[in-house]
Amino acid sequence: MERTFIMIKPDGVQRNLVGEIIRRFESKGFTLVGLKMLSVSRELAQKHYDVHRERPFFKGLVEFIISSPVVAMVWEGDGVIASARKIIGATNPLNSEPGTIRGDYGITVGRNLIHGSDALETAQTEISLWFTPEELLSWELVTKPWLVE
Ligand code: IDP
Ligand code: MG
Repeated sequence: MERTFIMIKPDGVQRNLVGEIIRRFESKGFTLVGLKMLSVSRELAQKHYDVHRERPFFKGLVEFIISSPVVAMVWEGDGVIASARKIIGATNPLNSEPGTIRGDYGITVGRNLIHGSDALETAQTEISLWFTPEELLSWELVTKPWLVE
């Protein structure tokens, strides 16, 4: 079953949007299979954003991610990777559609509230970077027959 890594960034936590953000994924019908709050180490933040290492915003991004706690999650469901990216919205919140998380709550790219894996391979890499296998649960929603035919 497809899984994706989602992180509520420090601004999302500080702005009391944890419940609202989780609600959107729950309401959609995806299954939460991993959840933890943590203060991110510099090493983990750098590894997570390694593809952006050469970008001018990299240093500021890492400082931001380690500045205050985040909420890390793994969500499961068919098509969850692409669907979560739609729920999250475009990288720059000024371009994100209203109705998306970034479109509803953000105004600047450096404070865009949430991360979501962008493809199957990155999802797998990020899940194993942030969670141990024991921290991930396999379980089935009792509502599944009402969500999936
Ligand atoms: P994504 O989060 O939508 O996948 P990426 O292009 O992968 O977007 O960039 C990762 C993160 O880096 C963004 O979510 C944002 O926090 C930050 N970022 C990207 N571009 C900029 C920028 O131009 N200025 C500041 N931060 C940026
Ligand atoms: Mg990205």
